Amino acid sequence: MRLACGAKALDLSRVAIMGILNVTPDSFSDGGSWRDSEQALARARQMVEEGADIIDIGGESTRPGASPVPVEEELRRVVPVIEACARVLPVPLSVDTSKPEVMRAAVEAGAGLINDVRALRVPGALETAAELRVPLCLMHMLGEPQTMQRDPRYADVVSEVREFLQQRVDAAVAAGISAAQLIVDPGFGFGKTVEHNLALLRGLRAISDMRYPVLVGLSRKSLIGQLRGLPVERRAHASIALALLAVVNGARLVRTHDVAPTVDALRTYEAVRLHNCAV
Ligand code: HH2
Repeated sequence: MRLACGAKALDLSRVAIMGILNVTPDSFSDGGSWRDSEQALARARQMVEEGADIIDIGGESTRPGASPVPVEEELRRVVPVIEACARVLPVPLSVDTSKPEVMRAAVEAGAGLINDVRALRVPGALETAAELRVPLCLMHMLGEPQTMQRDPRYADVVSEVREFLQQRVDAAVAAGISAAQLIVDPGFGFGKTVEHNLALLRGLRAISDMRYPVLVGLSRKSLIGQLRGLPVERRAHASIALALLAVVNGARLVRTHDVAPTVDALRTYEAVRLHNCAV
């Protein structure tokens, strides 16, 4: 299955690797690393060479406690990078944003997919996304980044996340967005304790059974710090273990900071699966 993302396409017949490019000063892992468009482009190129199928460009950190960024500042951060990447990279680009103004400018600049951690709940986002006609990733988040990790509670996290995603899919379809354009994401770490994250990992089949491709973002997240006591810069291997588990449980897209080893691990899993020697 190929998902048309503007002028480029994303192959979903195998697991797709989404390389993370945060052009922010404060992202929890790569914040401040790619200061201008040239550095950001060099990083994107490197991830494509390492096997990334799509590059996700974000201009607002959504880590726990992050402050909102004004729309002009987010535009200033992401638009030049998207323009530069769209000109030379062979893979599609996604824009990690919740703001309708940024969605529109990013698609005009060459982004072919919208990745919205607020699942089109910001006023105007649903209508804008429907007009733009690019594929969308709808993610679950309980609360807002500034406060989401303060005592999040669920009666049953898996069924509540699934129900939320179904409601957002229904809202998107009602706004005129084709169901074939939708990707869903349980939102690991977004208003969830370790136990909630683990329950979602275990119960991911309930989400992939919804019949939309499932994207997971586990890369270097605090779940790993809490489970293993590892600092952010030493979480790559653990992230790959979790990504593999998610793929075994039905994930079709993996969002990662560490493209080369994630590609190696997941392509190896797919190769051995073809020989019937994987779970
Ligand atoms: N996680 C982050 C940001 N965007 N999008 C999706 N679909 N799923 C995720 O799990 C997800 C996401 C947070 O990670 P990161 O971009 O590395 O950090 P920050 O928000 O600090 O920029």
